[in-house]
Amino acid sequence: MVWRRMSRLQRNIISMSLAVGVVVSIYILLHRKTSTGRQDPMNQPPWGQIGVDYFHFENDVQQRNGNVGGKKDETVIDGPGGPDIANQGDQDNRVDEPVIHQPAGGDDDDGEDDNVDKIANERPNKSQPKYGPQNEKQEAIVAAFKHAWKAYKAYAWGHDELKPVSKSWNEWFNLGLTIVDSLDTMIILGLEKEFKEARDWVANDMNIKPRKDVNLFETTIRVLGGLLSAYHLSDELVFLEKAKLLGDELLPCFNSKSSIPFADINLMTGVAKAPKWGPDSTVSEVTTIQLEFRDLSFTTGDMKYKKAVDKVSKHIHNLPKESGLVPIFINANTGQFRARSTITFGARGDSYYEYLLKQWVQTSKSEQMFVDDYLEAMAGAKEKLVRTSEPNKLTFVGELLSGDRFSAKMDHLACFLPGTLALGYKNGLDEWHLQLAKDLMHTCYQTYAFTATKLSPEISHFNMVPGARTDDIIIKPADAHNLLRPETIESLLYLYRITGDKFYRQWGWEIFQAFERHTKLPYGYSSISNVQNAKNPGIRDKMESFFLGETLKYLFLLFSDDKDLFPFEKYVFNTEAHPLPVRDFLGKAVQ
Ligand code: DMJ
Repeated sequence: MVWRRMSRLQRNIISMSLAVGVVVSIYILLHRKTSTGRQDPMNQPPWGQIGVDYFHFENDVQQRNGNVGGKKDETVIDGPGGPDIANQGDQDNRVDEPVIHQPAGGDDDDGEDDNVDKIANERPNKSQPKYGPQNEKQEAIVAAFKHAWKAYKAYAWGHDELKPVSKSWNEWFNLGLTIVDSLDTMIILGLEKEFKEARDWVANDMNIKPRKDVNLFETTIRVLGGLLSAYHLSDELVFLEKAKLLGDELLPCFNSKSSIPFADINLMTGVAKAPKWGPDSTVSEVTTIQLEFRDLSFTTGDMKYKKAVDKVSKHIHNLPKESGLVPIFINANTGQFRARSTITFGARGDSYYEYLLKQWVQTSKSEQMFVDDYLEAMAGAKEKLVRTSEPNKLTFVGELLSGDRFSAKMDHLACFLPGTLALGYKNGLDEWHLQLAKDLMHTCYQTYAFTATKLSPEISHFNMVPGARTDDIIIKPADAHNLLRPETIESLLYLYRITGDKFYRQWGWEIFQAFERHTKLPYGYSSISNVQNAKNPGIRDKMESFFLGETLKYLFLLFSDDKDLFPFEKYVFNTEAHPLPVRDFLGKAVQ
């Protein structure tokens, strides 16, 4: 009745309003469903299915950018504490098949303006773990760090590395490498005073544009990674601001004819080029910058960093390979691998494989390309590179010289592999990955236990001839040095956490004690020249920044009983041991 008495105009207005109301309600209902689903990213359908991609994440960041100034200014570093629970392997989380998602897409060539020139106000993990030592062993590691730091501060402050014998310093990139590499270690070890001094140096004295050729890879993993991790752990914007500046300065490296970056760049002039020693870039270097650049994009909301490194990954993915294994050199102009270059899990090859797995993990297993390439490479390594020695059947990973000639040589650098294999197993890859991880871990430990100093040489050769009158491990004089490297300790951390087997801790402790015996000096720690001479190992007068950034950090974590201290579900360690948040399908840090 009422309806009939209305004019046509009134009826049209009411009909239109009802129609709009229905459409709005449906939209709100759909939107709510999506939001609820975001809370458990590991169980989400692939991005393609729900139509969410990085571009939408950028919008999300833009909205959140409203409160840039909202960050707190004080770093929270808790004292000792934490529950006494060993972080046992979490078999329950395993799945039989790798999780297969569709490619991320969304940010490339979409015609949209991807640049968001603001800093996102986001945290990787709201509930902070307890930092600082919880037991005697961790206290000993903190004491080692303090000893090294005191000397660095006294004799090398603001320079790249300490020379502990001559009580002076060494400059490599003019970026204060030891300070930046150590920032997150100091947070984790609970060294608040030292951290604040370092933070002040970064804020007031760090020059992001030194007149110096720097290596893209080293600067990315140590400095960019160090700054990003320090930001995530401390919430202090100064680190993100510096990271963004540095990311911008490094971008000209990618202006090559192919998408492959040049190895070096002068940070003051912005001129990028091939390294001084040859025409090519190193494969592990151009493929070990992606975790950091992707994190910089997710954290700032500016996708240009991610875009640059995604192109590299896609390019390398599309190149033909032998059983998933890569040669160690690639030309930035042609974009082609150098023919007949060595295939190795050691120097110049190593972290290509590490970052395949870790990028898959960082993106909550959503980027299929990485795990496909990783699985092919691990199967290829098993077939072509993994062998056993005589007489004790130590499993090792060798090399293919000129791409096809097997050499029973294993760099200490390759001892990252047990940890990576174990991480793959933890993320659902086959049981044999863990078995191989255990076998290689044992061998890496033997390269320490076997020597006079109980420290590993830089390179080990293995005897494969049955009945030969030699040990399994052969150390050539030129390879007998030890640079305080972290890879074995790093893998021990993964193996311990994932299997719960306590002997991995014991091995780590033995190695730490050997460092204390043979590399500790009155002023800091030093690389040594001969691990086979316990009386006179030949002090080299150099303390690498990764001793503080990686070796001591991994040791500290190995002895932590706190299962919430950087769980592998929430953090992925870059190749320089800087923890970065695992991201969900929106690019947000997994909580
Ligand atoms: C570090 O800079 C990194 O771990 C890199 O991946 C390999 N070399 C050193 C440590 O050995």
